[in-house]
Amino acid sequence: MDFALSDEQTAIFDMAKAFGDEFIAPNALQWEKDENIPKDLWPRLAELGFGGLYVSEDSGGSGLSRLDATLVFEALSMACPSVAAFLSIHNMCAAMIDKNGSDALKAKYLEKALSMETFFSYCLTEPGSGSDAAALKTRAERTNEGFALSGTKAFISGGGYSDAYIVMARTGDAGPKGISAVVVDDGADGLSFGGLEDKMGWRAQPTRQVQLDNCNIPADNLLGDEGKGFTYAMQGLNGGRLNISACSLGAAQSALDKTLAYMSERQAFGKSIDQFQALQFRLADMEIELQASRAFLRQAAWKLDTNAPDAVQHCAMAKKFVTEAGSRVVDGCLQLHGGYGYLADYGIEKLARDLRVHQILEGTNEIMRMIVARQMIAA
Ligand code: FAD
Ligand code: 2MC
Repeated sequence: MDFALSDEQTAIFDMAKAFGDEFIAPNALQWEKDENIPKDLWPRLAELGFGGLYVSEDSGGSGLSRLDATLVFEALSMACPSVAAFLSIHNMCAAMIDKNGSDALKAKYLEKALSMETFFSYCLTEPGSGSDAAALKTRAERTNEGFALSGTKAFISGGGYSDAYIVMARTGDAGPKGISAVVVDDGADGLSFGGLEDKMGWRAQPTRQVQLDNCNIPADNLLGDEGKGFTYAMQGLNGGRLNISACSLGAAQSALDKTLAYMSERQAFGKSIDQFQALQFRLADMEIELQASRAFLRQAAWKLDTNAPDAVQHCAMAKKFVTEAGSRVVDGCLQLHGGYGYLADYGIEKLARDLRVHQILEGTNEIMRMIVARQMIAA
């Protein structure tokens, strides 16, 4: 068993970190104020192969493992977790198309998804169903040409900003087996958006409702097989949960790095505050939490990469563990900055706000525990 990253993996991390340092970190506070990530960022990330990180090489993607992808999200989140997480959602969608889409659907969407000329959003949640995702009500009725969609999707990251939407909709009976996944293009008749949600964090990226009112799409926009949409959506989320964990990890690491530097400069009672043993112990505790998170996350990613029978459970455990550790560490870093931690210019309070939602989206941490407990009881 080898716990070290390979030279190639180290190079992937370094490449993402260098891009984030140069092009994302200096802009992160401004993009949050503007509530907008300039769209020209995405093709530049795509040039590094980040538009289809785990889309197969046969399909033109980077063909990386899930573990490799967590390195990219960890490194980019050191610059801004909100930007990195947004990229993760697009990657989840691109991989769903690659893994499950027909040749026609791939030919229609993949190339532009990989170059990020087409940016994708993922639409599962509805106003009346979040955690209980299989209770969704949006309908996709068969027509002569394809499907007519009606319903509302809530909290959609990239709603009104993205170029295309993967929508989970009901084509059959109640329950998970009656759900299919379809692609809806921006500009489709009957597609509209709610107002911009006013959020605690993730403010750089837009969140809106996606409204479908007799929205007609062609038959070949069905993703994979009818009735399998819920399974595709859940499989996508396994990787998404790893990525979100990596976003918490990278952001918390950057907060800890900044805190160490700050504490060596800040003077109190005649010495730098990193000389107080009480505070040194807090630093040590935070380091231990992040190292444990990193090892646990990478093990979960390895399980997904190797199709381990307990991979789903490990993705859920990593999501619960790492997102909570990440928020704890950032909160500790804020405290160690004193009053300055509470000021926007120091960047720590933004991280506390950005990371909070990682315990809620891509499956709440209660649902993560439910997944783990169900497995334990069934075993
Ligand atoms: P509910 O399901 O109503 O849950 C309310 C509370 O009850 C939670 O604490 C929950 O954990 C708890 N709970 C529910 N059921 C159980 C149970 N069985 N046992 C114990 N506790 C339970 N969704 C998308 O599809 N696409 C997106 O791009 C997207 N982006 C998002 C961006 C943001 C900023 C936010 C805030 C949300 C986003 N979501 C997105 C939605 C997100 O996935 C949901 O908010 C989340 O899954 C929870 O659903 P809910 O809000 O309806 O809460
Ligand atoms: N991986 C693969 N398959 C899965 C899976 C997973 N993680 N989770 C469920 N499935 C399969 C499951 O195996 C079953 O298939 P089959 O009948 O063929 O065996 C099918 O899906 C139905 O699963 P359940 O019987 O467990 O369904 P149930 O409704 O009881 O519970 C639950 C499903 C709660 C685990 C699921 O609804 C869930 O994960 N809820 C959380 C919703 C969520 O994560 N939303 C995130 C929205 S996206 C977002 O927030 C973004 C920011 C993008």
